[in-house]
Amino acid sequence: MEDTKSVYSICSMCTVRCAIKVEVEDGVAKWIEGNPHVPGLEGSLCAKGSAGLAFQYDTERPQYPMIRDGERGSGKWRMATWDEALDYIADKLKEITDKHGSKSIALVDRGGPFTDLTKSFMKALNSPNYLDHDDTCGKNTNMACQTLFGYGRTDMIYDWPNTKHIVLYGRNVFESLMVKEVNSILDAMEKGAKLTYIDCRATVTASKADRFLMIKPGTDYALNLALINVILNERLYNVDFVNKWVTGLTELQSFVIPYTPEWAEKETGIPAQEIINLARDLSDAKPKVILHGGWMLARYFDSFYSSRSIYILNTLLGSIETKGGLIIAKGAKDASKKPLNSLGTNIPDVKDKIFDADMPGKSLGTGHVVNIYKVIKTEEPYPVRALFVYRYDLIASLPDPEAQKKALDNLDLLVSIDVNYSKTGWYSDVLLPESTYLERSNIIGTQTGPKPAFIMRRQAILPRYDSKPAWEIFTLLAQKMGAGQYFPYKSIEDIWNYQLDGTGIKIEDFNAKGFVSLAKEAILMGRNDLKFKTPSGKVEFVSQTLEKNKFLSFKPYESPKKTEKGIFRLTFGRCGYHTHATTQNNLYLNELMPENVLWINEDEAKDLGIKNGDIVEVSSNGYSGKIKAYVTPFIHPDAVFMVHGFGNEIPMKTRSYKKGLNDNAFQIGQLELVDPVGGGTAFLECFITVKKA
Ligand SMILES: Nc1nc2c(c(=O)[nH]1)N[C@H]1C(S)=C(S)[C@@H](COP(=O)(O)OP(=O)(O)OC[C@H]3O[C@@H](n4cnc5c(=O)[nH]c(N)nc54)[C@H](O)[C@@H]3O)O[C@H]1N2
Ligand SMILES: Nc1nc2c(c(=O)[nH]1)N[C@H]1C(S)=C(S)[C@@H](COP(=O)(O)OP(=O)(O)OC[C@H]3O[C@@H](n4cnc5c(=O)[nH]c(N)nc54)[C@H](O)[C@@H]3O)O[C@H]1N2
Ligand code: SF4
Ligand SMILES: [Mo]
Repeated sequence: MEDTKSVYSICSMCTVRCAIKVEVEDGVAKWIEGNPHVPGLEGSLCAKGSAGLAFQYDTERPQYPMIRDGERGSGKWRMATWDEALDYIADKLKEITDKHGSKSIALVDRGGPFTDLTKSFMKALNSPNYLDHDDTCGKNTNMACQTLFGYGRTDMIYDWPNTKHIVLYGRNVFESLMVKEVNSILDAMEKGAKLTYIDCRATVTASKADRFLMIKPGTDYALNLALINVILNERLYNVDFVNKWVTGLTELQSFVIPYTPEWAEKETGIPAQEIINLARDLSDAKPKVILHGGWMLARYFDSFYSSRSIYILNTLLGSIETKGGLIIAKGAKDASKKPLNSLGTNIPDVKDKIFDADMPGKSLGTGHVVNIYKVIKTEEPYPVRALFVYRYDLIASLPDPEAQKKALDNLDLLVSIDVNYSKTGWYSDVLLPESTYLERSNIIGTQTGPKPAFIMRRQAILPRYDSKPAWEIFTLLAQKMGAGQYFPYKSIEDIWNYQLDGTGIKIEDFNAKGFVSLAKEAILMGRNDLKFKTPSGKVEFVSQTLEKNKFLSFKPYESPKKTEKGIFRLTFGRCGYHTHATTQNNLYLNELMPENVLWINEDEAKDLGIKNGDIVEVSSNGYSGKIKAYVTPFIHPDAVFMVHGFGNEIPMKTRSYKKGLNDNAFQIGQLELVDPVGGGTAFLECFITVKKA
């Protein structure tokens, strides 16, 4: 008789973490679909999520622990047992910490709702150096949001279903996708919501928008200053909300006087009348408007301020903590429930400071992943000699791979824990294979939002190879490091029971839907008793945090660097079929998009004698590569574009080996190039020469 079961779990083909249902027959995963109990998801999955089965049954992924047996990156490995590999790590760590103390260990993590495990692990090792990936993602947006509201970017939840007007700045929602968001936006549009899309390239999202504004790259700040100018001059803002909740309106008013729509037209290429029309349309729809904080504006030098201007616009339109706008995320406590117990509760606090706490010339916040390279190189303020990289591919996701490798060479120990052969894994001393998301359970996470919930990734099938789940890897490591008393767990159920203790919720409560909702209805603060976590408790246009750190609250606009004939700004982004540099070798996804191409404006291409489909040579700072040109009118003449994540150099991944180009490789000298205030990586300050090959 066939043995079949359905398991509710969480996708991990990208970090959006859609809830899924997995159908299993005789221990084999046969089908994956979106969790039918999640509104806005109801069965749907993206191409990458569906390709989870191809990933699961692929042989071209790590199958056992591997210890380096040649130069770093040489690809020479020896197969190890778990005991051997973990002993190797523990012995090295002991040597390192005997010499340099426990703070010489750092761990970089992708982030997300399950990080209590890795954070507690670092606490158990008595090191303050836990970092996440956000510098390369939305750090500037996050910091901008913090200085205005006291909440971070992921605390501002977009209430798509109830909105009337959506504005997206290079937020390519229909390709760089989150399944639930796509469905909710499409539903809102069917109900009449308008979509304004701003990009230097016509994407799939542009094709679905009511209004598409092609913008000169790097000039969104100018557009926003002009929008603010019109909204204030014409008194289009939400007067009640602003009067009650904002500090610094007068200062903003005088700051934007010179930034008229006519001025912005010259900077952005967007006609002044379009800017005025947009301001008026937004005012008509207020407060049910969403101007998405985005990511792509967060990758220039002045991104902190352009991101900040987006949140200022939302505030002026009154769209904060209201239906159809940006709702502040709520957790268990807001739903009058006891939060999950942290695995770190009983571990003593770490006394040492994180390495970039007092770094000279530092941007806002600490734990910036780019600073790890500075510390490894300079050993200031103290040496960091061992690095764990968990669920993160540093070398593929920060600029200038060669500069990174050079810095990493100063480490005594580099360990990657991954489900694929990542670039960082390939350069590591030890590569530990985690069981895939279908083969393992994770600790329980809290999904904050208007309706908070506890979420569970649950094992659907047995591991195919000699891998282990993260909870077990970190538990064993803690035990080998003499910190076993803080990780006494023998099974994931032990951990779940500990996390849930006192919450009134049991493991079985996850059986019905895969998650446990903590609130029936969206939790909204009353319009008159909003709580902002800024020093003043208000939305701080003039920010006390910024002023205290000697940064401006309003930064005068500066034009982006000019390009010359044949030299273009290298822009990049995602496509619907791939996750960063992770999925290019997936059997199905590789078939859908085996390599990337270079988008180039048709007039520019003509001047350079380049025709559609020609092979072109692109170069920057001595690095060059060949790629197929995609000649189109739908990209701004200053920019060229390629999908991120190609150019795999790991021979074990045969399908994607040496296919397409890697955008990061052109960002030479940019490793430490960051927005001075937000600290996010300025990837987009990259210029390349294009000529016919
Ligand atoms: N040039 C350039 N650089 C970029 C970007 C760009 O577009 N262009 N994008 C930036 C952005 S927005 C981001 S968020 C970062 C993303 O950069 P990363 O976080 O490095 O990318 P991911 O694809 O999310 O995967 C990270 C690693 O996690 C591994 N992984 C996946 N699932 C699991 C799992 O279940 N367990 C374990 N242990 N490992 C797993 C993958 O195999 C991969 O090696 O890159 C940034 N860097
Ligand atoms: N399929 C898929 N979906 C994903 C991911 C994935 O890897 N694959 N990753 C997830 C992650 S980690 C993230 S951070 C998000 C990213 O989501 P997005 O930021 O929406 O995605 P990107 O594709 O990186 O970039 C979007 C656009 O920014 C444009 N752009 C470049 N410069 C400018 C500019 O100066 N102004 C404006 N207005 N636009 C500009 C580019 O032309 C590009 O079309 O996607 C998430 N969703
Ligand atoms: S967006 Fe696609 S790949 Fe990412 S979690 Fe959702 S289904 Fe999986
Ligand atoms: Mo990201």
